[in-house]
Amino acid sequence: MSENCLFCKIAAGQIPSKKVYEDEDFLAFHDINPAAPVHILVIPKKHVVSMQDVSNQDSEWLGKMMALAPSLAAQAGCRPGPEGGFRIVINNGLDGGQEINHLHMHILGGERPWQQRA
Ligand code: DGP
Repeated sequence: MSENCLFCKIAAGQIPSKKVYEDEDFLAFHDINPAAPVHILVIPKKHVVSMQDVSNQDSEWLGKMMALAPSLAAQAGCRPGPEGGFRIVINNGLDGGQEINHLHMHILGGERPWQQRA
């Protein structure tokens, strides 16, 4: 746990969140400021700042984190299959749009954003 890290505090239960999944290594919860009808954040419980800090040694837990996405998206109401789907976004560093310096995976779904922009 890193002191003064918001997502470490959420992982530790010190700050409340709308939790949708938890296991030994990961926590998933609703984004406080949803950018889509489905907007879930998945975080590793251990403090990792961003993808700029990972290496080959992290591939196992990173793979596990990615593999949580389909079931979490389905549970949140994203339709399965090629007609449905969801987006996975990981922002890294200020130039990558990262606001919270604890690695997190956004799962976004429930809309077709490019159609809404058209
Ligand atoms: P990013 O820009 O990738 O660092 O996204 C950070 C996201 O975290 C952003 O979509 C809003 C969300 N967020 C910030 N503070 C909180 C919080 O206290 N609780 C929850 N659930 N989400 C938060």
